[in-house]
Amino acid sequence: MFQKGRIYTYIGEVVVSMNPYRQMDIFGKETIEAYRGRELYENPPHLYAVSDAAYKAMKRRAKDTCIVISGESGAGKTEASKYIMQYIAAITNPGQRVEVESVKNVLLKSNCVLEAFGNAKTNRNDNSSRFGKYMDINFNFNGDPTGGHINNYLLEKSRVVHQQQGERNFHSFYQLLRGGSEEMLQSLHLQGDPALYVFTREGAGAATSYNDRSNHKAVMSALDVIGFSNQEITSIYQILASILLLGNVQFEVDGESVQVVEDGVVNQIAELTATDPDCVVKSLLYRTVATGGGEVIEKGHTEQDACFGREAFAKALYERLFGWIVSRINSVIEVKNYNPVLHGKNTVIGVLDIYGFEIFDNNSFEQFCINYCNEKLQQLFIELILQQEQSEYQREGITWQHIDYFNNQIIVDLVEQPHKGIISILDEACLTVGKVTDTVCLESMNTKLAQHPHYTSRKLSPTDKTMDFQKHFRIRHYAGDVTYSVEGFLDKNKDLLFQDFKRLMYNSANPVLKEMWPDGQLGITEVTKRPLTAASLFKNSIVALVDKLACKEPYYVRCIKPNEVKSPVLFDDARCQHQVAYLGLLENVMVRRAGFAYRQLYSRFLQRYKMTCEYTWPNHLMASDRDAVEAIIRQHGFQDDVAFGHTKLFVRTPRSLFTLEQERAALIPILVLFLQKIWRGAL
Ligand code: AD9
Ligand code: MG
Repeated sequence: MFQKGRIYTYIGEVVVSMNPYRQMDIFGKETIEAYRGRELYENPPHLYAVSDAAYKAMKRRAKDTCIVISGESGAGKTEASKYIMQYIAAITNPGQRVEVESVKNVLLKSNCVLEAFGNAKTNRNDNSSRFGKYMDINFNFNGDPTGGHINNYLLEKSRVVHQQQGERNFHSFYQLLRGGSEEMLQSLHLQGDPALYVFTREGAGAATSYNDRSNHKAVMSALDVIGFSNQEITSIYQILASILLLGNVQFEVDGESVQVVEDGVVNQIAELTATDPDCVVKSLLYRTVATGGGEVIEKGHTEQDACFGREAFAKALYERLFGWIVSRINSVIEVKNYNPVLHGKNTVIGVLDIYGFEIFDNNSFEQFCINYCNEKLQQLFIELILQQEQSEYQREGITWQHIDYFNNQIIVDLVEQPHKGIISILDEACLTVGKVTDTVCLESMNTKLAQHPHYTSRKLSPTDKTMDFQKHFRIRHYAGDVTYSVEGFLDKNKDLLFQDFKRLMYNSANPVLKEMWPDGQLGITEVTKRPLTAASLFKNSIVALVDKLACKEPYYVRCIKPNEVKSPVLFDDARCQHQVAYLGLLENVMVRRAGFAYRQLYSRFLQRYKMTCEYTWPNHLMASDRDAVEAIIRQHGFQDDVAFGHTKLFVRTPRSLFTLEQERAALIPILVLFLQKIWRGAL
């Protein structure tokens, strides 16, 4: 199937998608037309069909829906999300209304910008999402998009200052260096070679299918279309340049104190950030602290502190830039002047494209967060697709062979349970006064989690030489075992940035930059001492995301990666089987096979189909709606295809329903004629 180019199939309404690693001619205008408004089973399986199903449910039944795309890194989630967006854009606004076209345009163009700033080449994927994205698209009662909102989740900002071997920094840096004009680079004090900058050096030679130069052009034009002003665009690139230059700032120890090696770079950073060069130097070398007596003093950094501060500053600059870009896009696409009385119910389709489960040679705090997020989404899938389905059969008293599946709640608990979970243990270590090291924190986890079946470490399994006593712990995730290195966990979780940098940026003469740092106006004594940690903030945002998804009607796309080498012809059986297993697809098939495709309350079923049966039209005289529905089913001979629950009828195959629908459709004109005649007194 893969070789033949059939990359989609269904399990019920779940689309299973195989990354083809080559351009397929199954996308575009003609195919979109073929799928438009059709039922799921009328055409070969396709992303377009599920997009249409989500759209129809939203439009016809005024339901908020969401499309959740999951699968491991490189499986094709981001590409799928773009096809879904294109489909929705293509089938809406037949009247070509200008304001709707403009919303659609911004929604589509935002992808290009967000990918430039939020994606990077990793060893798993040349265009790997390093942030999570959930996009709500709002629709009016006509079913046309009126706006949207993007939520972004934990950008992997550590990539700004460090990349693993063979990986790159975010695309945006290479785009600027390779695609920026001579004049632009000069004004930013840059030279067009990524090898010259510490932060882009590692990725400078990395081979990638990603074209930096042409993408730079596309991003510039997208920024313009979205509505970023010239000053804003210039500011974005000034910030990128400042980050690159910051990476090249070096420190030296001069007697008792630490100095910046070369003033020139600092002056350039000051110019680009519209700040005073002396203040830049000062915030790189000192920090302001409040003493116990309320006195404010300046404390000189050690060389190590200075390096730490500089890196934290570079990461924060990038993170805030990214956050600001997202909020700027949101301000353009937010639904304006919406009046529910005039415009009817505002409905939403959400599209979730998040970083996939990943395992590298070295897995750190970021992989821990990403993989936890994937556990949460798997849990939601289980709840919505497997658990709910089975419990409904039970509730309705339908005879049912229970299907066992692995419930990953136990791993979710291992990470997030209050007091006992890994995040709590990390937070506790971060809040402890005094020097708690990563290794001490690891020991605490080893003690508290010793009994947990999904946690292990060298101490708990001493014979396992693949782990280090001081460094490693391993989680048995639903998608596989991942060994994490605790090095840097506490710093990344604390996510400390000296207030001096915040104040420096807040005092910038550039209003765009100033806007990104509102917390810089706080005095040193007003700063909250214990802000939430990075892991807790992430956990809260993911819990909120899951809540948001859970209240919508979900449609699922489960992406599978055919091989590890990005080949369009290689189908790695073992890898695919592994993914099918952990995604719970077999259990999904079993539940669907044994289950019923369609269910409806007796009263509603009767309402819709009573005209197709002589015993129920126009009203039935039976003891209950259930009996009346049974009469309809028997008259059509569908009794083997259905089950009668306490309150609902369950139908196994869509065929029976199609027949009923067709009969109903054929009867309606006759009925209308009949009623007209009665009306005119002809009968
Ligand atoms: V990650 O979790 O963000 O690291 P994704 O998003 O799952 O990952 P992505 O969509 O970026 O993977 O796909 C990886 C690469 O596979 C793309 O850059 C394409 O080269 C390739 N791909 C994926 N889907 C398709 C497709 N439908 N047609 C052609 C595809 N190529
Ligand atoms: Mg992606």
